[in-house]
Amino acid sequence: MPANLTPQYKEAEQRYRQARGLPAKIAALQEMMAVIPKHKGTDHLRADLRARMSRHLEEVEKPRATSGGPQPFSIRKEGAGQVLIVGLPNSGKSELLQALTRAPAKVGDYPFTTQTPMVGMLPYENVLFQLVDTPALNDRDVQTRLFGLLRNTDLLMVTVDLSVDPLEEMQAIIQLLDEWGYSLLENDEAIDAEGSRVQKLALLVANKSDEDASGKGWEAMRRRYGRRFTLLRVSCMDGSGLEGVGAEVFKSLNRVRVYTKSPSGRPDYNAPIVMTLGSTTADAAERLHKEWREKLRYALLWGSAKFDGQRVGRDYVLADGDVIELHG
Ligand SMILES: Nc1nc2c(ncn2[C@@H]2O[C@H](COP(=O)(O)OP(=O)(O)O)[C@@H](O)[C@H]2O)c(=O)[nH]1
Ligand SMILES: [Mg+2]
Repeated sequence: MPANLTPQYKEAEQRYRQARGLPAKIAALQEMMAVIPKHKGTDHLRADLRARMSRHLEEVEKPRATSGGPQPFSIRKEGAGQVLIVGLPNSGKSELLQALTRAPAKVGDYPFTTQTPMVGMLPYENVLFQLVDTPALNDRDVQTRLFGLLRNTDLLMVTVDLSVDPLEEMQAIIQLLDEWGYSLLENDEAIDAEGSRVQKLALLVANKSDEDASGKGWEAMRRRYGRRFTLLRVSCMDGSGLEGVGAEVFKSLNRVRVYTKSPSGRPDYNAPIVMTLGSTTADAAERLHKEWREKLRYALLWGSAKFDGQRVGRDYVLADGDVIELHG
């Protein structure tokens, strides 16, 4: 063990070792992560702590056979992708859920109104995304479970308030995520498969553009984060910018929509198969029916094909809007 660990760290570690039950373990581990000196000499140890945290968080959200009743922080994914609205208190997370989905979320002008996640569906063209309003990231009462929820979600909609100090808010959010082992995946940043850190796709939503004082904050956000992330300027109050959110969510999630047709029929454009970019005809076949994955020999393709009705193999990578006719 590196000799330069502080007494504060060692105390937390002691508590970690003696902790009974997951919440106590996570609380102690969280403290260890917060107070550990951050330099080269502790790199390995910090990576180890993050890996441990990841394992504990996985445990937290695992449905337990013994537990009765609903688990508000364990949300079954629905639709074409799950998007968590995250941020500090008062940035307009709940208002955003409401404005984008008409789901009834609690909105208040005092902090920590939302204690449990609320769900709504965000429509975009012929798909729906599941949008989840969450408690503030710094709400200690629910932090453990909240960060557990982050783990398996598809996209973070990071919300900041333009009318106060959005840069400071972003910094606080990034730091909180960091303490819990998460980082936001920047544009063109590669996924680090070896790393113990959980990298998350993110969309930055700068809210309250209707406020007089928001101009300065927007300029600052644009300069600092405009290149690194997709950054949207919106107002839940007057609705500006909201119409573009669905398209940006779709883009950020790297999804493709594929339609199937029978030899004599037409594709149903209201019923896309939604898959991640890179999915193949065999993946699409499986989504149609489990047995089809094995059965598929080739497909005829309209869309990204060189010509209409081109014959493609099982490993052909599909593009958004492709129509396929499966042949076994
Ligand atoms: N001016 C303005 N106020 C907003 C906007 N969005 C939310 N608010 C207000 O900000 C406060 C906090 O909103 P809320 O959605 O509860 O924030 P949360 O804590 O992040 O969920 C409420 O008083 C909202 O009415 C907006 O776009 N413009
Ligand atoms: Mg709220």
